[in-house]
Amino acid sequence: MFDSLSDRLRRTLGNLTGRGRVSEADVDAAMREVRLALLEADVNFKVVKEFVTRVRERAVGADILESLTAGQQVVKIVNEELTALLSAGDRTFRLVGSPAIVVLVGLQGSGKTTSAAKLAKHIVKLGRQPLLVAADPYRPAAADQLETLGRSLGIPVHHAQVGTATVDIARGGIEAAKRTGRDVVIIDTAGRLTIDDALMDEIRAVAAATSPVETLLVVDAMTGQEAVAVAQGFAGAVAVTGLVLTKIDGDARGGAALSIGAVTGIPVKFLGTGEKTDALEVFHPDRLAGRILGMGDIVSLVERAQEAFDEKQAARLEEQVRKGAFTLEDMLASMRQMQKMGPMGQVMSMLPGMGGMAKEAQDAVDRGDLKRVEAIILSMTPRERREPGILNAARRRRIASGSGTTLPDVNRLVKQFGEMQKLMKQLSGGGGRRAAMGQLLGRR
Ligand SMILES: Nc1nc2c(ncn2[C@@H]2O[C@H](COP(=O)(O)OP(=O)(O)OP(=O)(O)O)[C@@H](O)[C@H]2O)c(=O)[nH]1
Ligand SMILES: [Mg+2]
Repeated sequence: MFDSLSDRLRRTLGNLTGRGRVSEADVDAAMREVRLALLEADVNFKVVKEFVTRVRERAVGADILESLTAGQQVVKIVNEELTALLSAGDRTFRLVGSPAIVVLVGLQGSGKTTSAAKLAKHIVKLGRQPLLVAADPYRPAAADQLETLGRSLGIPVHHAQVGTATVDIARGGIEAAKRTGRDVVIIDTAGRLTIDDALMDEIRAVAAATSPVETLLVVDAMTGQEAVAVAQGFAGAVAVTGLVLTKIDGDARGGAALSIGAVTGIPVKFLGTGEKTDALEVFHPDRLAGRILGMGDIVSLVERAQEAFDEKQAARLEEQVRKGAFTLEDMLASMRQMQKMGPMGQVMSMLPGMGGMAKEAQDAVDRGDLKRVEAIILSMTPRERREPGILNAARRRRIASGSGTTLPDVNRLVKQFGEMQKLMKQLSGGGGRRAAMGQLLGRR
């Protein structure tokens, strides 16, 4: 979703880091570009104005411009401010109460039902036992949809006869949960095309009858600035505790999704990144900022990898990345795993420095390049895979003919790998990232 914004920001910031000294005029020129990029991506204009002002103040203040790493420091400030912009409110997902009640509200088609199923799956991973409640009395198909999703996940769904009042369905769901020992109740409500009194009354009544600990507003990130108004409308009627931004995988410009938290003060808690039930991400502002700025995100990558990899392999990947000892063998292993993990581009875009290459990588997979990469690596000796430094011209020619590829193919792969390795080394050396990795390693 944030591809073109990301491209523009990275080009602008790349100019800054590419030069030795940075003047105030350079910062101003870069900020003009950043401002345009954000506005063009449909970020709310007030948010843009404040953002650019803050970055400029911090960049030209202090002694940053005097230092030799001024460019990098300015980029760091942009990263921090973008993270701050995305960090509105308290993002804790609270599941207190017995059972804990979670209500999903939002306009029609925003992704409530899909998100209810995704959340249920997420909650199971947290070690809890959710019950889904189909509180849409208007369309029988709505309950069927949730029923089907619940069945595919092995999670029970409570529903009632068509015509039962929403509040009664919700109450019935909670009773059913108590009876059957389910400790979280996720209530999926009906949506309307626009915010109207009837919808708001209904939502208010459900909230009053069920005292939810979480009232999540599901917002379609493709709807643009309108989404901000929708969020304000709902927040005016009920105590919305968080946002679920869906369809982040879409091709809208994404600026509205970036500004909705900053404008409304409501924390973004989850991102919906696809139609399948596993396409839900806990929202981490620093990770999204890093992804947009092309800084990659080793932590997300490792976490996602951990879900699809077996534990041992994940631990090894972590260790290799941490030591800066990522080899061609690791690259092949992770590429194979990535294929298993689904859209390659999504995972690639999380690799440090690979943000811009994500699309290329996806295209490469589509063209069958992965097969070629595989063939090349398999044609290397184990030592060559561990120490690509020894790959002289003769060895490369041997590998090319052995793998049925060409010398330029081999050269390109070796070069790409070198770049990837360099970036991983840099990243694992950075203080903040190291702390993040440490935390991750300590936690598991
Ligand atoms: N690509 C993508 N599609 C999504 C996502 N979330 C939901 N959808 C799709 O959006 C459409 C509407 O989703 P629903 O979950 O039925 O939306 P809803 O809010 O329950 O709709 P109503 O009950 O009619 O108000 C479906 O086709 C979903 O597959 C997402 O994160 N990414
Ligand atoms: Mg629905």
